Amino acid sequence: MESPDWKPAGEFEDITYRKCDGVARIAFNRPEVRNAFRPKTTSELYRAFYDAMEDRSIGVVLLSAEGPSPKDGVYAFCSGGDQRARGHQGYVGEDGYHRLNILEVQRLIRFMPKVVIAVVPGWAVGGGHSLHVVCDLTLASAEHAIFKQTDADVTSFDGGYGSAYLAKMVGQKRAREIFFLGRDYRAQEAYEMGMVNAVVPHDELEQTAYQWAREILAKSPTSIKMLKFAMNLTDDGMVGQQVFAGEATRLAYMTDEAKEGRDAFLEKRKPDFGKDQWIP
Ligand code: S0N
Repeated sequence: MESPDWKPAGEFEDITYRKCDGVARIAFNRPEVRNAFRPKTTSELYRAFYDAMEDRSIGVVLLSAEGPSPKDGVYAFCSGGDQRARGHQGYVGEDGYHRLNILEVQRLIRFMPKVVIAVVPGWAVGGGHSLHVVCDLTLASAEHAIFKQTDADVTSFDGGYGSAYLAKMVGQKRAREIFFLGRDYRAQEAYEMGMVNAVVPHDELEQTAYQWAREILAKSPTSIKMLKFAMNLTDDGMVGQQVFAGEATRLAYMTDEAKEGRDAFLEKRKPDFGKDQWIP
């Protein structure tokens, strides 16, 4: 298997961000709190994901986690919102304002024209569970990954992708069980439910994720992007339609017909789209 030569892609505190040959790796870096996210973490995640989206050389993003915890050696992907940063109105940033900006990160993952793979080395809990759900693919550590929804223990409820989209993935009964009972599910069970693509020996997890990314990078970028948006469309309503149609418009701009429309306007004449252009 190819070994990535990761290069740092920015200075962050709560995450690490690296790139190598078309793949970006964004990783939670708060292992001492099971990689819980505070507003600073979500801002950094947003910046890194936005950078990966804008970078034309990047086709796949791995969302992973550093670890294990220096305190007890336990691995985590993410344990959701940092309960210590939670005030009476929600999560409080360093500037004193309350923010729900993990949902902006979710939307960026969902709508970016690149594949995002959740690489789950340990606990994926609460909002951390929702993040793996919204990613395009999930790879999980056979030994250490545990999936769990604690929203109903701490009075939070991800009513969007974290729950309703999860139900499309694992079925209504299973999704309700996951949220209503909040049990632990090991990687193999999560795989059997349909919310994990592959269960991988822990020592091979990162390498396997990179390998999956490299395989995807060999495919047609336009196909991958249009397929992601097509699969999103039915669940994303008018926004899904907008995103898909936006890409269709970009493709239409590349035709001679579009060139003629633009040129005719700029030359102040009627466009001549030619005969026999109504292709069936
Ligand atoms: C992850 C769990 C199951 C791990 O258990 P384990 O291995 O026994 O470890 P612990 O001893 O419990 O934890 C080790 C240390 O880490 C700290 N810690 C763990 N998780 C968090 C956390 N989420 N926030 C702050 N600290 C955390 C522990 O306190 C401990 O520290 P020390 O060593 O100092 O004692 C277990 O830890 C667990 O259940 N964690 C809590 C999981 C949880 O309830 N998360 C929040 C769920 N809700 C959300 O994520 C909301 C998401 C969200 O933001 C959102 C989503 C949709 C719409 C809106 C919002 C919104 O913004 O509100």
